[in-house]
Amino acid sequence: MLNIDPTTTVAWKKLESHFEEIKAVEMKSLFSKDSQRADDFSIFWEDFLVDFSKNRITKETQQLLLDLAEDCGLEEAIKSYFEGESINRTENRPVLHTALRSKKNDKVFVEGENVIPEVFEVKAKMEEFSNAIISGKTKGYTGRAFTDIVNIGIGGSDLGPAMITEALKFYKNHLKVHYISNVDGDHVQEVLKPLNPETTLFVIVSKTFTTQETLSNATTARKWFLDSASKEDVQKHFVAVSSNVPKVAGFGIAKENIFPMWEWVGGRFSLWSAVGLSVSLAVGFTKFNELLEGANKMDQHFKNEPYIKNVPVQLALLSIWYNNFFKAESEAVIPYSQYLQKLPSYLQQAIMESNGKSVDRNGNPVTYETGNIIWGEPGTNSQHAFFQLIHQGTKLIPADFIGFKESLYKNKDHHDKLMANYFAQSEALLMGKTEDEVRKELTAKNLNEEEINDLLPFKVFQGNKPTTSLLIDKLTPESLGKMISMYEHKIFVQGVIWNIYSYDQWGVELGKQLASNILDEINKRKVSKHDNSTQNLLKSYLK
Ligand code: G6Q
Repeated sequence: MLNIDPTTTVAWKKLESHFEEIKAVEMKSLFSKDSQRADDFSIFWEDFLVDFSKNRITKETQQLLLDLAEDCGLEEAIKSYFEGESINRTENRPVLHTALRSKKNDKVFVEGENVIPEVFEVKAKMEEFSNAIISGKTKGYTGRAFTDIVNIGIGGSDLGPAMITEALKFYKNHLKVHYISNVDGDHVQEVLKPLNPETTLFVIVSKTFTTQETLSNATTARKWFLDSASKEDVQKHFVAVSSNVPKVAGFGIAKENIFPMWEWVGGRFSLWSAVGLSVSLAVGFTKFNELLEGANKMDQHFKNEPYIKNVPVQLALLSIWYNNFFKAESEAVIPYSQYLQKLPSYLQQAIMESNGKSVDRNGNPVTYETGNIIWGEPGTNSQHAFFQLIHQGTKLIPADFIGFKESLYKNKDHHDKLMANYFAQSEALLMGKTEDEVRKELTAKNLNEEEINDLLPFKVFQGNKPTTSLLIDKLTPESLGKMISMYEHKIFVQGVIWNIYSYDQWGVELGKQLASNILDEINKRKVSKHDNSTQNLLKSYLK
């Protein structure tokens, strides 16, 4: 990968002066001047329509952003990414979640060894295991079939599978899947309370198997289980997903019940590996595999499609345009599907943990903005909540609107209403409402001149707020796989251009270390030297 400060490129300089020309341009005037605009700034790909015409860009902007990608060596970077070079340099690892959804005959080499056969071995093990649990062939310690699965993990070992399980609820079988992540003991108790140990299977997911939260929760779950069962029964009810086999064995989990994962898969990109075991249990392995196939299709699109029609590249460039030139600090993700309610929090980790970096790949502090803040909630709920700020607040918040042409239960009446909101909101954000329009509206309501003038400023909407509409045929495992892979590659492109390492997370490590030191003090009931505030808080906690 080239380690280029993007602000030193010719394209960046040109974008700076281009920004001065475009910053006040109204998108609605761009639309009225060019009847082709929607077509020109849309990508039709498989079952996706990505319409980014409601963004503050022209053809020139698009070209300059593409030049920026070229100046920053995107092509070479994509090659390194897919070919397994150690692009996660600070941890000296390749970044190969794409290998997890490769085809059987593909070859991906890590340290000279093709890893695809191993990936397929683990997939086969997941398939066999999922089938046996779902069918009831594998039984619990009293001979009853399993009814409940409890996934214990945190961060990358929780957010991905939890989001996918929720998103694919429509495709679920009879197994009830629960997630425990927080070390909050109340959370653990609430999940365990209604469960029967005879029919509950625990999936402990931890790449390192050293994470405090996960190990504490797993230990509590085992204790709860042992209140009814014997030590020998643990092997039947606890399985693990980890790359640390000796540690898992120490917990009492049988070797054959360990699903391996690899150092070359980052936690937040691991849902495609055995970390997705709970998903495979919830919807069956076939559907899990369809998710992988969807992701693979997007991988191919990203790798091969010219940038002008390349969805992740275009989305990443737009995001850079707003972040670095308009100085937008955040981006909203608004899925018009309740099934995708966990998507924003999943993306918060994927995007903010990856690109929340302030040191560039040369080890120097960056002089420009990097990772944006991601937030969101499903529409229409969010329209009745924070949309006020997007419409009339002082901040520029580019938003992704995600909608589906078809509802899963085919409730057309509801779906038309839902989608009417999806279309109306992005149109309103684009068009706004002018003084003239407000005046007409209030006049029609028989308000007098004084009343109209009094209300007018509050009822005007500036408009010109950027949105990107993602319109997908239907929420299926495959389309979901495509969408998640799309965001993963968007993250990658941004990281390449911002010249940062997207695949480490040293910021997370610091919190882990400090918490473990303080826990030691709490256990010993002896507060050592801290800043004044922390010291007072700790003393008050220990009183
Ligand atoms: C993700 C991060 C982090 C990680 C958790 C859980 O990229 O590395 O969220 O997934 O800290 O780690 P373990 O899987 O090792 O328990």
